[in-house]
Amino acid sequence: MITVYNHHHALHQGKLEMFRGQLVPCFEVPARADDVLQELQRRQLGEVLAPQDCGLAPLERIHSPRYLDFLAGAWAEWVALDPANAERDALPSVWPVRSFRSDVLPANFSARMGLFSMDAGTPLTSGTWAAAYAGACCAVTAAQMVSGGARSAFSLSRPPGHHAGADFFGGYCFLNNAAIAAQALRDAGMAKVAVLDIDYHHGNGTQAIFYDRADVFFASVHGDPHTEYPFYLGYADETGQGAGLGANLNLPLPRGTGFARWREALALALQRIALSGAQALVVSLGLDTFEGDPISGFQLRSEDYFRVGEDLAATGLPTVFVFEGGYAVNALGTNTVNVLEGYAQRA
Ligand code: OKP
Ligand code: ZN
Repeated sequence: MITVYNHHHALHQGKLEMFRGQLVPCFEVPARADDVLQELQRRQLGEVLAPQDCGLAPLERIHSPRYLDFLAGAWAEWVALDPANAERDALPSVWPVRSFRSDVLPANFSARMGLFSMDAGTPLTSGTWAAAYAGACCAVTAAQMVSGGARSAFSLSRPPGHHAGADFFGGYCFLNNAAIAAQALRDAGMAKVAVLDIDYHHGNGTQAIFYDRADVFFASVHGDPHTEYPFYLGYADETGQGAGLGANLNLPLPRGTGFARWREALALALQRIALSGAQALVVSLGLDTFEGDPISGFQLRSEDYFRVGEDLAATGLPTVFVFEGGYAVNALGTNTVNVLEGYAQRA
């Protein structure tokens, strides 16, 4: 298993996020990716490479021009508002909900922060664009390896991506790395691909990006959005629309779900992916399904992640793994590498 590693991930280092009326230290920290890299190297799972500079084109296949322009220039605008802003991160505080317009691009920076975001838990920092851009290139590079014939590749980067939509950030995500990887596989000539999202949180961004398309099947196993973030998407009755009708599968599970029941949902998702005729698989690999995760509610144990990797390998599909969530930092390296090792031993 080759890993494509984002050496610039620590340029994104949020300080505080809004949580229950307070600003609290960010859960999505640089130590997450450091930990996984260290464990990969300790267990000698394979080569670790830097990404190609992929340019903006693969990002533009997924994200809108006005959103990418905003992201690339946001920090400079933030600091231009007040030089003292250089010491604090930018967070949105106003949003265009129902009955407001989202076609108008306001001149006001805070108004654009809200237009292009979904929550106040996702600080935008001095290095966010550089880190997220390099991360997207990791996903593209891993996809190119797989479309070029590799059985699998792992894009190891942060910030994560699956909550980011075509034109908004949120849920710690800015660029949708999994969607960018899936589109890169399509553009390399694979007629049909599947995205399987096994992060604890529903991948609302990825779902929305591919919702009306038949060429990218999206399946997700996640905490029931009635009680779990991102709340407003991820229900079982979302099955796709237009040409994409039938190409979306949500398998929400209640808080407290353990491995046996979770694994049955995984099996169902993999069955549907096989039926979809996908020629390659992108896995949004979140490890926040772990029993020790501080912000999530499933009960998977470290040992279970070997079985997850084995089940994924049994599909026989060439696979791009894209790193997403997982906040029990001390167990994150072990759990991630358990999936990849289980996969490699069965592939
Ligand atoms: C990102 B990924 C915000 C609190 C909710 C958002 C969770 C984002 C998870 N005020 N936190 O799916 O692991
Ligand atoms: Zn998550």
